[in-house]
Amino acid sequence: MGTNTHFPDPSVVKEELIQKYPAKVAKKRAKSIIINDPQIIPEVQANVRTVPGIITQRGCSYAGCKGVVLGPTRDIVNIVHGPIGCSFYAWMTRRNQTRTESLTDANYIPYCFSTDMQEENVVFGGEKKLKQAIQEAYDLFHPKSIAIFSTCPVGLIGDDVHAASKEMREKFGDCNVFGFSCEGYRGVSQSAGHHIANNGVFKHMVGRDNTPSEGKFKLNLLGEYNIGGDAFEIERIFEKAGLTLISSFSGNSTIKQLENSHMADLNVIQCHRSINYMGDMMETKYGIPWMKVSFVGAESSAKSLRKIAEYFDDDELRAQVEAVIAEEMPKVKAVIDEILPRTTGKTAMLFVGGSRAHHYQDLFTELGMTTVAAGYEFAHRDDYEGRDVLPTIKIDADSKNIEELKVLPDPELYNPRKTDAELEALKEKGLEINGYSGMMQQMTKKSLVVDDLSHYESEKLIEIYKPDIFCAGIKEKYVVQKMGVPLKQLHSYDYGGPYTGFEGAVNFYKDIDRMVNNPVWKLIKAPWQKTGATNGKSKGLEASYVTQ
Ligand code: CFM
Repeated sequence: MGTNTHFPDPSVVKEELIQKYPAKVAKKRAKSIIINDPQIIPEVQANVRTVPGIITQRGCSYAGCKGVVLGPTRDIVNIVHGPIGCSFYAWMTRRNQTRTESLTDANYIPYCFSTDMQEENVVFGGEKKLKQAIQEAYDLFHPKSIAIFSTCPVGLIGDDVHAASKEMREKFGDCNVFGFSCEGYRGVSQSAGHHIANNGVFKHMVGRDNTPSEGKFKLNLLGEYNIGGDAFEIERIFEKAGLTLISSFSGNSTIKQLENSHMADLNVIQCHRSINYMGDMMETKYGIPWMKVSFVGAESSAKSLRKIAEYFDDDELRAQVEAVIAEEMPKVKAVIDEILPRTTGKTAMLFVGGSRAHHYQDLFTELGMTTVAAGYEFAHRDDYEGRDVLPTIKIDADSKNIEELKVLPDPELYNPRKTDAELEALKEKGLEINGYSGMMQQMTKKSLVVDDLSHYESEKLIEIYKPDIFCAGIKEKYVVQKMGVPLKQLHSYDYGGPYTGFEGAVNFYKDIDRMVNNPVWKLIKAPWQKTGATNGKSKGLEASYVTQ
């Protein structure tokens, strides 16, 4: 990574980001805007409520549960219990893909199931309508499973989705019906929904099918949701390396795979934020260790494969992994060698989710670019500072809202895949067993780390740093592009992807090259360029703003 001495003084930037806020708000935001030091990682305020009135990038608990964690499984009928608007955004907009094994296999991803709550249901209760909807879905599709997702009004009026699910499950006998209390307001962001989803998947699916599967090196891929086909590329690599994927959580997955997932011998976690709870619970109940990996970036993919081979401690697997890397890397290198001279020295900003703002920095590093500022929308301190800080995180009222499952070793199925001594030896070799060192350790000194970035702050950052590319989502895309800076969507990948693995890295290099070197951006004048008003005076802006 390059030095960032030519960047503005980060303390001056920080001051500028908060100076317009009322004193109380400025004080609060200051704790979430941090000047990084990878040696002595400073504390970041994260996973706290957004200040009312500030526009940020966050979503809701229902989005995290239904949209993120459960959405990508293909053969569960996911019914949204709520008004129709909540369902609109649950329908294909995340670009999570799936591939059935045959044309007759169940795939409900293209459908949108909703109870379409009306005023009458809100006033007199919606359970009757919910049960009717479950019955209708069962009669039409005969699915193996139906899951119910609660939206805000469900919690407000007290519909019992769990009782309704249980009643229907017992009535059908051959369909696993269960519900989630993932009302949008349950937490400060979609992160609460991830936790609720993990609990439900663990309680209602994992461990129900003990059929042993073939394969010498069996693993689950946790926290990979197959956006733009990412999971397909990882599956390709696993297969080539001789690894057997039992289940992914939950990109391109089926209920059968999830029910059988406790038969694997290792959980690898890509997105720590959304699924770390599952890793911990499966370790306690079944004795399966978890390990942080990342298949975002060619180097990271190679590193992750080597870590997996070390875990299984098998020479044949090591050799196979090396053969895969040796075969894949030259193709990646040929592309990067051609692109690198055009991207080296450029700058990027990444503000997205709870994991990609970290992972995608690897791809920018491979492009010779520097990440000058980054942050998550809804991650927790451990995703920034590393899991070592977990014991020091204060549990506030918002977190207490979410059920913490009491998990014990299973009397029959608990089987530690590695002894304590073996795990220690692996850690000594540098394998992050049950660990994650977070985003900040990897970022340069004096780069900016901002949690739950506000819209105002993003405009200021662009104005001050003028980055070559800004990475965020659809809500930011056109505002940023109108400022003359290309925006890459790191949620949906715009229309691109996959970006994981070796082939994904090549796709990403090409897409970013096209964006940062496109002359069209120089033809757009940002507001401050039009007026030359960099001194804070905004006269001359085309839009009229309310001024104080
Ligand atoms: Fe994990 Fe995700 Fe992300 Fe996420 Fe998301 Fe997503 Fe994301 Mo959008 S699970 S935390 S809740 S990697 S939908 S696939 S891109 S914000 S950075």
